[in-house]
Amino acid sequence: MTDVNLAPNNAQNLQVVIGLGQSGLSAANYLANRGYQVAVTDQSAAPSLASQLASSIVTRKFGGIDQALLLTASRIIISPGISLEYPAIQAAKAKNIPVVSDIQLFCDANQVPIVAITGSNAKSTVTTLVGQMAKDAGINVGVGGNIGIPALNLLENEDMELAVLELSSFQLETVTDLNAQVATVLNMSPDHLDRHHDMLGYHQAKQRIFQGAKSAVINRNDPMTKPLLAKDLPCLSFGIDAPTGDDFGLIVENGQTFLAKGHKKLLSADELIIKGRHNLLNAQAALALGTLAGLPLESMMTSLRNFSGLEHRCQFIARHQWVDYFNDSKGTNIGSTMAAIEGLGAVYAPKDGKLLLILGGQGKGQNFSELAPLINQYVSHVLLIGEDAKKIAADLTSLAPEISLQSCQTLENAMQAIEPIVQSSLSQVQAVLLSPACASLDQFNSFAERGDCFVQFVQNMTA
Ligand code: UMA
Ligand code: ADP
Repeated sequence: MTDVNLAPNNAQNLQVVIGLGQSGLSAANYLANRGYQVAVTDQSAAPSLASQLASSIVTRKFGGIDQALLLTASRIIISPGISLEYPAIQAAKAKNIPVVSDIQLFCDANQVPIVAITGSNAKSTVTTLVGQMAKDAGINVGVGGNIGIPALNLLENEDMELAVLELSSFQLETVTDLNAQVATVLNMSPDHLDRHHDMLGYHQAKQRIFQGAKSAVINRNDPMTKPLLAKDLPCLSFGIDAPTGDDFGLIVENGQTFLAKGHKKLLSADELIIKGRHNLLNAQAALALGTLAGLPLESMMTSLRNFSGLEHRCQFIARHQWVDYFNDSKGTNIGSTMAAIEGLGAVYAPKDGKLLLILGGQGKGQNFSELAPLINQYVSHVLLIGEDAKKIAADLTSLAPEISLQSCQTLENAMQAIEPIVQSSLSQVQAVLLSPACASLDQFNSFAERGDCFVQFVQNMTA
């Protein structure tokens, strides 16, 4: 793989990397290894990854984003977690200094087809599944991006034939002409509104994934997933209804649900390890993306049958007494929590069961009242945790007046509150679901740590 950025005058082009997390580290070292003069700045006084920076990177301005440094840059590489609205970044943009992401650096150097995946939910699930499908089909595939492996790290694999990228709205905000072989916005529901201000800003960022794309995969039940420009792009769609043409969809026959391509039934939903209506959509999305990336259908179906899903996503943990415990700590926005309540509600409601739901954390500017209809249908008790607990209670109280809302502050308190509720003779609780609809960062280092704590509490309970 050749690097189109390798130019003799790299040393004169000061590249300033803002943020020394995983993506900043990958960008800084990538550029330094190609002979660029690189400087790094971070708000934290002591970023933990500083010791992994290439020794040639001597300008390190920590403890604040250094505006004077930014104004001397030829190009700024911004980490996804940092808002473009910082005054220092705005000042640099006003001087026409380009501000790009690590994903832009990846695109500029990359020479293999890209499968680009975004959406409010299901990104990691679908990205992992498409990556597995490509691998099982014998393709040398790189999987990275928002999923936790910086995209630039994929370039270390010189034999890579296909790149599957999970992309967040933060990463897309600063990418131009991604030129993907196939791109998708899987679904749209409110998320990250604290950063994008409103759905319009969030939607615009997501739509950038289609710039220069050769084909697209569309969720036909969600109009916001369609490319706004490039309307004549070759497309395949997926959805909960029966498909037409070459599209993917669901056919129900004698009470049995099948994944289908056009009128052809591919496999029964019962053959899949992953469960729930949302996962049937995810399976179709992966098949459609794989098809447009040239993967063989038979091999993709085998991968699908073997796929057991990812941790922290509606994951069954244990049964204690008659109650099932589910960890959906990755349910960090309203859309994902709705999918979890609906998916589990459909399983427990026919048995006259109800869900006990643990909600709360950092709310990201969402309006929680959208959860009320599903809570009224499937939930009997809500335990509230985290810094936005009061806002959630305010959004839900009048819309779900018959539901018990209990403020617990911490996950530990919530876990202690479960036992008396479950034991109460009036309780119909048959499943406990941690699906917070919020980020975890007010009380945990990550959604994974929050999920691990929940699992530990459940295991202590059952020990
Ligand atoms: N920092 C500042 N100022 C700020 C914010 C952060 O200086 O205002 C500094 C921090 O001190 C830290 C660094 O920036 O040193 C962190 O940078 P970052 O927040 O961009 O995080 P990275 O470690 O680079 O991880 C990023 C993605 N993080 C975010 O978008 C917040 C990771 O997605 C991604 O896996 C990784 O790049 C590799 O591509 C995580 C995420 O939470 C999983 N994503 C969001 C989501 O999925 O909802 C979008
Ligand atoms: P992302 O990477 O977009 O956050 P994940 O695959 O990690 O997506 O799943 C995040 C959350 O979304 C989990 O709680 C999961 O149960 C839920 N989820 C998965 N698929 C869907 C879907 N198609 N629609 C809504 N929510 C979903």
